[in-house]
Amino acid sequence: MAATFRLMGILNVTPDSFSDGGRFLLLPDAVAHGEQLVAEGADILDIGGESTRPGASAVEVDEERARALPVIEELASRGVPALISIDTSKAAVASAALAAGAGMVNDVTAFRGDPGMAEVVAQADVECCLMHMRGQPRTMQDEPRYEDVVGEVRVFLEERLEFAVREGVREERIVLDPGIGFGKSAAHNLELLRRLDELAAIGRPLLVGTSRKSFLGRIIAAGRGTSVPVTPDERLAGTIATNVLAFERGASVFRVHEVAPVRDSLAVAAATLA
Ligand code: PMM
Repeated sequence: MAATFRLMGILNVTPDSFSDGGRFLLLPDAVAHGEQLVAEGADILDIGGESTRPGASAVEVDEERARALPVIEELASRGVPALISIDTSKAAVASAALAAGAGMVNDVTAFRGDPGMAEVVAQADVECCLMHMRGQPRTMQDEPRYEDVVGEVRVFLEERLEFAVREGVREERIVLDPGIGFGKSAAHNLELLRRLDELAAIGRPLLVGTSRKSFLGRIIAAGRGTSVPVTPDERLAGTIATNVLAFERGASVFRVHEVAPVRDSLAVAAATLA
């Protein structure tokens, strides 16, 4: 059977995300952008009120809720035809988001950040994404080291999957994510993408998030013969290259800022591999 995929459009309601920080802080701008991503083909909208970029500082629960909730409520009340995901590691934010109309929890700490998170997801019986991250966003890019990055990420994801199931989350509800750029060097990111089939072998859908990340900026610059990384909005070609390769190696959910071009690229990749 031909492999299928889902597109997750990114909607960061933060002042400091690395590529879209500050653009969607006003409710009408955020809602309009969410609707545009869905019109372009997003199956899932991932709404986040706390930046996880390297060096980012933590946000209080109230502030995170105040940023994300009105956007979720408004999109849900308009009946936007996409699954709304809340990108948070706080149980209180997740549970408020689910009450407001979200149907998925994307937790970059894989249920390690808040002892109440697994229960919130289990009780609501919603889909969740469990991601690998080494360290915390503030410090994660300080010389990350692994003996075997793919092996270590695999063991971690298997352990978090087991934990979530033990806590009452149905296995069919769980998506796994190697956490591209989270406590990883460019070489680690590339090795994870190259050997993604080893993570797909765990047996759960894999989500990848390479969109506009800094390792792409450095590789694209090197290809142009310069050492100055290209800006985030010049990284679409790299985003597409990595997503197409990840699809070929078994990923099925793609978290991206620019939905339409990735949708078209993956449609062609899927037809080619069918
Ligand atoms: N990347 C970012 C934020 N959340 N969630 C998952 N599951 N996977 C990712 O790779 C991921 C994420 C950082 O990117 P952004 O600041 O552009 O949202």
